[in-house]
Amino acid sequence: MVSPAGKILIVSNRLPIRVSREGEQISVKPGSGGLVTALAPVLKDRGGVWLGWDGDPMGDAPHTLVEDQSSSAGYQLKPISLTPQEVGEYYHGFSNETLWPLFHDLLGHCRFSRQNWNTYRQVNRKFAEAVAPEASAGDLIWVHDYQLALVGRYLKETGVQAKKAFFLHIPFPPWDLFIRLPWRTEILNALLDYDLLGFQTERDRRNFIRGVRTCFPASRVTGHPRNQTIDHGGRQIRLGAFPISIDYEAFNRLAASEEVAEKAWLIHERLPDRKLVLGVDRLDYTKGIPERLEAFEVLLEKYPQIRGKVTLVQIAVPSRIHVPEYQLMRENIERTVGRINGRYTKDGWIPIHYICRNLPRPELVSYYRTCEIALITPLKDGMNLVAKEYCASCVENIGVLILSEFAGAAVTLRRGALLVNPYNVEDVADQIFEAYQMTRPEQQRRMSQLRREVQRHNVFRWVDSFLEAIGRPDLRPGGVG
Ligand code: ADQ
Repeated sequence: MVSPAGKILIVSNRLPIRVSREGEQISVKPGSGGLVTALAPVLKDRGGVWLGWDGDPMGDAPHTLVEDQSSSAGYQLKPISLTPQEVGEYYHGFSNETLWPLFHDLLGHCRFSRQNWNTYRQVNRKFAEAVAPEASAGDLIWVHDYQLALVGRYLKETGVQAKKAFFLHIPFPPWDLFIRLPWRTEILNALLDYDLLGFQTERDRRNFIRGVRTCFPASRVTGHPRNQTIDHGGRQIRLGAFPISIDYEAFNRLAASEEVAEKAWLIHERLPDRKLVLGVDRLDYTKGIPERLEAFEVLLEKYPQIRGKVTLVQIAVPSRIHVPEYQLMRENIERTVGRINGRYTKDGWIPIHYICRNLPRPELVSYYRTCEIALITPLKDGMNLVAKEYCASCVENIGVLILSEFAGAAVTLRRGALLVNPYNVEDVADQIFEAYQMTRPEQQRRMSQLRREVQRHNVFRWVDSFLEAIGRPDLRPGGVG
């Protein structure tokens, strides 16, 4: 590995922990998820620090409680406290009501507020000031995601010598959308203060370059399309596409376990003689849940012979629950499920099973393993890990993945999946019907292709390729096959 020899500092909006309160009692538990799993071994090995908000909405969880987790994690956790006002304006406000919808091409959901923008800048500065004393020359500071776009700029102002890299987990929008952002120049300029910028796909990287070319005509973009450098203000910034992935072996192993096999069998035992179509999402308007429900209704209308023979299992984990727009969306989804079920339910068959809670991993994987069809139709998604988790869990090599062409995952999974435009509900219905009829050999052919792809390009390879890129003069991301 050619990456820098020093330690690694990971900076993300949230630390990989969960702070919970019960009355006066505050407790801290380690978090889970692909990013922590992939980064933990590198952080332990190289020495590392993870900095981020502790996630405590009251902003007064004792830091010692969080730091105590460091010894069990094997690397240091440094919490950054945010006041309720900062959480409201930087996180719920600018990050989630401005950048999130804009970067997902959903301009209609955007709210532009100068107050929120100012707090976003202030909090990004606060993060940089917490990081600076921890970093030495030779270290790598790896900042994650859209909440922290300006951290590189403020780190530069503090005179930090370490290399600075940034990875964007969500898409980068086309220029004609990004141009609407009143603070577009400041954000682009700040991103160009990093040494390496990582995107999920080539398309995101192209969108970014188009923005830089338009905003800063004096900047020069050099190199091969897959290996580009921007010369800006006397500095060189390298760009790469690094499609994030999952811990394939962990999902594969869990899906093959007896515990999951038993749970999977029970799911089908309770819903006998039918094929199960699965949707799994965070409850977010970018995930296209209402459109998916509509497509399922069209399926039942257009192909009456399928009634009683398929059930949609929609699992949604509530998110951003204090935001009125998300509450409304949830109510709307629940109403639609009720309406479709009211219209089509008959003896022994309910068309849609709706589960709205966070499921423990073995339970979620049981659904992945047992459902014959996965219907993953975000309107836009940086990557979409659910699609990859489904493939890794299909241990019997059967199952059909229907995937939105607007998910980053479609770039690498396009050959094995059935791709759809999530807005075209009639086509989605037709594809569900095609998946329903697909022969076993065809399913096996496609699923083994998908599983090989996810196995090869797993999250450990993603971390390696990113770290290699920061130390490599000829940037050629290893993530894309
Ligand atoms: P997300 O928008 O959160 O991530 P996604 O990549 O699909 O989207 O990850 C969702 C995660 O939540 C998955 O690991 C899934 O297992 C889990 N999950 C979903 N529903 C669940 C439930 N009911 N119970 C338990 N777990 C559940 C952002 C970007 C994505 C990008 C990732 C990683 O928006 O585009 O893929 O970061 O970069």
